[in-house]
Amino acid sequence: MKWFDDFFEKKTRQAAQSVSRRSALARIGSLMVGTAFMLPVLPFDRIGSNAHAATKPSQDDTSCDYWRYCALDGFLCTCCGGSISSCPPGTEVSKVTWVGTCRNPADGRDYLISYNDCCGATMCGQCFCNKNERERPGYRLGTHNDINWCMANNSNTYHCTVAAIVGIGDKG
Ligand code: ABN
Repeated sequence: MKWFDDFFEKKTRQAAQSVSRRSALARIGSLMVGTAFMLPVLPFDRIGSNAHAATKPSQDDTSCDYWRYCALDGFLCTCCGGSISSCPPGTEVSKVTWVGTCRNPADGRDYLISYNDCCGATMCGQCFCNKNERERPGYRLGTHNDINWCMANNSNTYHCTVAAIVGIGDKG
């Protein structure tokens, strides 16, 4: 192995005589920087770039992204034979309710929304949404959406949920 050691010693001495330490470091540095630009060094989240598009408010009141549904947990009555603020035929509106505050992107104002469950027919099963903006746990009952609000009606059977405007905030 002596020839091997001699060979590398010679080459190292030659390199040391012809290249200054500073220029050697500069070359190594530029090589590293160049490599960083060439390679996609870290993985990045391409899904995140679509996150805004996914949550864009919809004009369609049968879509969970419609602005009034920002705190609605349940089946949309607009998909169950009712409208956004009236229960489908054969069901009755819940006597008690929970409220949410949603911003209407059309005018930038905040609206108080009453989410009433419609009661008296089996679960609709269409257009299930689970939005929870400003929603609060069960000990803040009036802003909690994860219970059956048909509890005070003659029939406690939950069918779907409406979203009626009951108040409007000041112009911000
Ligand atoms: N308020 C909608 C709902 C009904 C039944 C069970 C959970 C949530």
